[in-house]
Amino acid sequence: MAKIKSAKVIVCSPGRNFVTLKIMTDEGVYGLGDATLNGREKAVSSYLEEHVIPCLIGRDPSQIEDIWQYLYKGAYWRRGPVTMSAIAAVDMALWDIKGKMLNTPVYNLLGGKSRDKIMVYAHANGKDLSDTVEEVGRHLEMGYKAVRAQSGIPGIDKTYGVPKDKGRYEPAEKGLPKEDQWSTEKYLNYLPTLFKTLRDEFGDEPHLLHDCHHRLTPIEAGRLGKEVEPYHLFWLEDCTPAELQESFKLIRQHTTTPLAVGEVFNSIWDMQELISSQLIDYIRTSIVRGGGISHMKKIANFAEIYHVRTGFHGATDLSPVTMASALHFDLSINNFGIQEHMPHHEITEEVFSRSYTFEDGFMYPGDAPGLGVDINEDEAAKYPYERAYLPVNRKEDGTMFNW
Ligand code: EZ4
Ligand code: CO
Repeated sequence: MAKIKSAKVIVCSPGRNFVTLKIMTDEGVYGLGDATLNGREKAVSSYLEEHVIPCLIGRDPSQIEDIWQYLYKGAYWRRGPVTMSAIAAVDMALWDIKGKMLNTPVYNLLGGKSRDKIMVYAHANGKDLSDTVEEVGRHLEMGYKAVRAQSGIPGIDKTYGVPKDKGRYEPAEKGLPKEDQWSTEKYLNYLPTLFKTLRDEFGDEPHLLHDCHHRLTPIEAGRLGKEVEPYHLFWLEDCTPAELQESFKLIRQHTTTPLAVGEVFNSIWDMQELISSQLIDYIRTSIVRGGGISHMKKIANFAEIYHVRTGFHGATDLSPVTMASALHFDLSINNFGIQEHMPHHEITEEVFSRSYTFEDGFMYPGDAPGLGVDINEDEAAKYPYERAYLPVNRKEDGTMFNW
C-alpha cells in the first residue's frame, strides 16, 4: 500500500495568483490539485497548510472517497468556499495520483469517454457595440462554435467583462478592490440591441452566451430573458444572485431563455432546489469550487435526472489543474453541456505544462496518465504572490451592489 509521505502548497503569481497543492507518495508518485480562490488565496493556502496537510500524512492515497468524507465530515464546519476549495485540491491531487499509479488518464477512471470532443465557449469582450461585434467575429474565425458576448454599456464608466485596454480581460486587479459602476436601467435598455446586432451580423448558427453577473432581480431577469428570446441565446448566466433558490421560479414563469447558474456555489446543497425543481438548465460549479471530482460527480449525476447539463466555470482564476480536471470530467459524463474556455496568460503556461489541447472550437484532455498537468516549481518561484482583489460594484447613486 502506498502512503502519502508529504504535501506542500505552492502559491505563485504568473500573470495572476494561483494556489497549487502537491501531494507526494512514498512510492515517488505525486499529484496536483488547484486551490485557487480569487481574491482570498491565502485563506485556502493556510487552511491546507495548518489544518489539512498534517491529517493527510501516512494515509492511503487510493482511498479518495474516504479521505473526502474525512475532510468534509471531520472538520465539523461544513461547506463554504474556503473549505470546499481545500477539499477540492486534495481530491484532484488524489485522482491525479490514482491515474498515474494505474497508468491511465483520469477520464478512464470516471467511466471512460462519453464523447469525442468537448465544445468550449470563448469570451468576446468589447468596449462598445461595434467593438463587441468585432470580438465575436474574431473568436468565430478562431474556430469557436460558441462565444460569450460582454460589452461596455452606454453611459456606464467601467463594468464587468470589459477590458481596460483592448484584448485580455482579467477581473482581479493588484492592490485593494477597485470600484465598478452599475445601472440596471441602462443595461436592460441596451442588451437586446447587442444580441439583435450579433444575430444580424453572424446569423443563427453560432451559439451566443451572456453573463449578467448576478445583477438583476428575478422580475428584471424575466424581462431580459423574454426580450432576448428572438436571438435564442445558448444561455443567460447568473441573472440573479442565487442564494434564494426559489427566486428562479419567478424567472421561469416569464422566459424560455435557458439559464446557467452556480460558479460561486460550493456544494450540492447550494443548488438542490434549483436542480430538482428544474429551475436552471446548466450548472456552472467547477471542480475547484465544488469539492473536487468526487463531489462534482454526485452533482452531475443528480442533475442528470432533472435534465440539467454541466457548463463548468473555466475563467483564468481556475488554474490549468482545474481546467484539466474539468476536461477529463466533461469527457466522461453523459449530461455534459459546454465548457468555458478563457486561455491562460502565456506566463501561466510557462509555470504549468499541460497535455490538454484546443482545436477548432473543441478541447481534449489528452491521454497522459492522471490529469496530465505539471508545475515547474523553479519557474513558479520567480512569480511570488501579489495581493489582488476582484472589483466591488456600486450603483450610480453610490449604493453598494452585486459585482
Ligand atoms: O467573474 O472568474 O463566467 N465567468 C465569470 C468570471 C468570474 C471570475 C471571478 O473570479 O463570471 O469572469
Ligand atoms: Co460567470
